[in-house]
Amino acid sequence: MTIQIIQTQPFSDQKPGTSGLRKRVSVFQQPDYLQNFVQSIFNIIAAPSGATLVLGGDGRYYNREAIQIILKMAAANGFGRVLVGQGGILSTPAASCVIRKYQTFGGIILSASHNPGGRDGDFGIKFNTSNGGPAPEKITDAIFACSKTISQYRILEAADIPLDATGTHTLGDMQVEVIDPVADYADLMAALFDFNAIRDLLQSGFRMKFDAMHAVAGPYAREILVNRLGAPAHSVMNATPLPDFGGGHPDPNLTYAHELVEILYSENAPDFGAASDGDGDRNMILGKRFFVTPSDSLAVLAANARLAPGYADGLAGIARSMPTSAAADRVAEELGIPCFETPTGWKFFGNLMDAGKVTLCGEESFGTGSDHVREKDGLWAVLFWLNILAIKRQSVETLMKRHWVRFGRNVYSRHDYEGLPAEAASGVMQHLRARFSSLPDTVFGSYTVKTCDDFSYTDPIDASVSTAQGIRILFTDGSRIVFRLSGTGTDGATLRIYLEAYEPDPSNHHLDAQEALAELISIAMQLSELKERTGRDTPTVIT
Ligand code: VG1
Ligand code: CO
Repeated sequence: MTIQIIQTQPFSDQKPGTSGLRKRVSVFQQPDYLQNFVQSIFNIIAAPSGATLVLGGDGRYYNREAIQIILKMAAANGFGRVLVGQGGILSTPAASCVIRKYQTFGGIILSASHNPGGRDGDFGIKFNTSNGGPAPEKITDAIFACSKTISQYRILEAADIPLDATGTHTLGDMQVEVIDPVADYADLMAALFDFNAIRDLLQSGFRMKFDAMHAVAGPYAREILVNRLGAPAHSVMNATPLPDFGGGHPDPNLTYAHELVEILYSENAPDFGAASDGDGDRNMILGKRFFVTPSDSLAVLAANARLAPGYADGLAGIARSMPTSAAADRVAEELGIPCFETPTGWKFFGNLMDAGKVTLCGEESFGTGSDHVREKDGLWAVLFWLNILAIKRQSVETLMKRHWVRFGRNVYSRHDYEGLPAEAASGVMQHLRARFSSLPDTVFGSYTVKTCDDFSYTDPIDASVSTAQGIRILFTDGSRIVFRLSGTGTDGATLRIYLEAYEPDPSNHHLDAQEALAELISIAMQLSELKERTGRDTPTVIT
């Protein structure tokens, strides 16, 4: 086995977005494309010789080929050991768990998360540091800079490693350990939650359905919900990870998880429904004919955290991304703990968790998690909800409505416009920025603009600054509209419009969010000139 040094030409488009580098599979399949990016990672992280790397992905098309390439490159770049999930599988939160548990140097996760997979779908790659979390911007920026000038990469000439059974192999001077992708993660969940109480709940006639959306969470859900907690096998659906996710869009929301939504809104609906995304880090929570917004879910978990053994001592603090509703802020205030507002993307939570300033984190994009790992965690959120329901013995709807009576309701919705021409989308953002100085004090129907800005964040731990993280229009009554361009799409531009209004009056809490937000929605259209600039006035996805 010899180390080859391959001469290569740089690509100009390897800039990581909100969560790693995401491109069409065909882009990744170009000669040297993956290799250049992986070598750029290795050049920047400069792992000490003999270091351990974690490697796995969500099982999508090209996962296996990419793993073989990365293994051979890791061996040629001086790693001593790679822990790789059996079959090439590791959910994003499980990868984070394994990186931390075995105190490794970091990990490479292969996933384009909620983006569709398959030959014509998307592929993605990201690097997580030794704390288990996504590399911060200063590292991803350096990787991008390296990718623009790279001229060679190192790879071992060797046969492929069999990935389908656990066991240890050697690759040059490096060991490859093919590990059970589920066990460490399942053990961590058992340490955080009251499995006995959840088991009792599941035996009391309470019925649930978990939709793995043909993606990576299936094996985890089967092991935890069925094998360890005794739920009937049919409680977990679409549980085998498929390279093309069954042709679906593995994004757990009301639009793409429609199969589950139909079940939860049917005559004989189960009591609880949940789904997760391609790489298992997102979650959607449903009750019987009831949808819990991710922002509300974070607030409910925070308010009831002490019911779970892992959080019985209370929370140090909460963090949420800027576009996430302020529902969690109200809980933090009552608990007397700090609440931080960060830019979109899980990488901004890591410093706060490492410094012990926050325990729970959440994003409106169906992401919730805690300091048990350094990624958002879909099944963790599901188990947290089950733990709370097992103690409270209330329906999801009752629990949520009582929460609103206590804290008021932050009525919330996000409207996504996908596949916009990039120029028209950035035109909308520029137009909004141009209006900043004239907007304050302007009256729109029953709303008056208080301030507007482009969100900028200074990390309280390392003082790094991230600018242009989304346009905020704040109204005098605390309502707001946020405009942001997605950093995970691979096809044109996606504009996200986030809408939030506070409703303290319980007699209005039954209202449908679209109804309650109708006036703000029309103000958003008016302010942005979306229709005029893009020809579109109907969102692709409403959550
Ligand atoms: C989206 C979400 C963001 C999330 C990111 C990664 O980013 O809005 O909250 O952290 O996806 O999630 P964007 O830039 O498209 O809005 V995952 O589950 O795709 O890794
Ligand atoms: Co994801």
